[in-house]
Amino acid sequence: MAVSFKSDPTARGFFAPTRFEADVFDCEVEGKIPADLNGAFYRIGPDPLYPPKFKDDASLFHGDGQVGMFRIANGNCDYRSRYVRTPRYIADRKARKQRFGNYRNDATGDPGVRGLHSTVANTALVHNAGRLFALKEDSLPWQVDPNTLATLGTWDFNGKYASKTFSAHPKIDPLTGDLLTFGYEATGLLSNDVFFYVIGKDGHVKSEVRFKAPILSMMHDMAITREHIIFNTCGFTSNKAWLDAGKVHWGWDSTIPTYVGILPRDGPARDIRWFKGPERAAIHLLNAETRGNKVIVETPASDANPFPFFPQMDGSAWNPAKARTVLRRWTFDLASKKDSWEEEILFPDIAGALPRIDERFWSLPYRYGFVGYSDASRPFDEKRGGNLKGRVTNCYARLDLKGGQVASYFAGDTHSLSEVQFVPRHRGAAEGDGYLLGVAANYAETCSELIIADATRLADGDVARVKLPFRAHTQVHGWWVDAADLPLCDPD
Ligand code: V55
Ligand code: FE
Repeated sequence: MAVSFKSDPTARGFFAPTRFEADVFDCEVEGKIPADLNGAFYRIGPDPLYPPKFKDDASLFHGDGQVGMFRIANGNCDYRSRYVRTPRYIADRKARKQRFGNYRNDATGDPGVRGLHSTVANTALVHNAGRLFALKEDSLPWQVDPNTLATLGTWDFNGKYASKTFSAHPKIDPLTGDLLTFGYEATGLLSNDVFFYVIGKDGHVKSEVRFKAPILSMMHDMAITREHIIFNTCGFTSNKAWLDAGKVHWGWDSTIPTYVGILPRDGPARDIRWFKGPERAAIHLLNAETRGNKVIVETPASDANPFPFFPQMDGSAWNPAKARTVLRRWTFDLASKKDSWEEEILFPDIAGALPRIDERFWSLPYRYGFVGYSDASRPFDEKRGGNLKGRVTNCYARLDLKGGQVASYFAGDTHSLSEVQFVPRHRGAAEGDGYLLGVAANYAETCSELIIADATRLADGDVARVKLPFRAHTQVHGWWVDAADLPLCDPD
């Protein structure tokens, strides 16, 4: 059957599916890749092989995952990309059409694929014990060969990982190397079961804590401190009637509070304390710290539904103003009996939903946050970039959370940036001393470029651009793996 993406309005321009897999040996480079940058930048995102079955599908979240790899060594870069061979990708490919239904509502697929998992492995990556995983929060992790990007199958940590799902945002404890992770809807669709795990750097499950969240909600990320693990809910929820009506998994219920659960690191499930706050969506958490009786969580958040493709449960219109996502500092007082928290808005002019830090400082006192944002005061080439002024992510910011200063990298008047990745200059480098990496859409040349900038000199522009001779698949999140943690990676 001939394929058409015409019915999918989100699949346009740089968001249009590429549907190919690529190998580029010795990429063209403008500028100079720093000699001390040695490892692989992996990125993942939806690249639908077939258009969604239904018009109301959350197609940005529901496209087949493709993994890209920029392998960097000795100032050179090789590129490779491969789809994750999920059951959905394999079954659709065999049928040459979309057989699956709406996002995380398996009953809406063709009867013939009802028994198959509809996950698309398109959200994030993590590396543990030599294994590279492609992640989607409705599934076990998908193991991918770090060199060939071949799909090796799901991984349940030798049967010791019992949750049916695995977060797209596990954390690596920088002091132990442990992987801290969780799954929500851990026992099945619509359950409020959450299983939390500590997995050693040798890949073995060290501990498990099972608890119930106060509501069923999208729990996309988590934060860690030296003393606590922080879990949060938002207004995205679901129920049987909603799924029976054939809708995408999530609807936004503006009447439900935001719950934040604080679990002592080694505490049993009964020690988790749930705080309750106003309507918010904190999808991605920046970092957190425990200071005495206070737990401080720094997180971008919006005041309402951040994603237009997940409908309001009450049928109201999506509110773009309330979807604006800015950094907040949430302070929880463990000494108080109150279940509320204090909120302070930081950097109100910088709206960005995909924040990263120097991840050697997860759980530790830290100073810098990095985030892509749109600076409308910068020049924009409307002739080549189209009607996107003020909407493209044209800058990366380094936010100084202690001093309040902002340093910015500007990608140019024809460029739009994906999520930022921080890479330390070397293992012992000070916090923030390193590089910012990120893939840019070049609207003037309809090609993708990997930008490499010095994180300590962002205003000076980038030091290198790796130019792909095509438009690469879209990206949600990326992940850097240092060469010391990779097997030999020469392309064949
Ligand atoms: C998110 C993204 C997803 C998903 C659930 O950004 C949550 C949040 C790209 O897929 O399935
Ligand atoms: Fe995410």
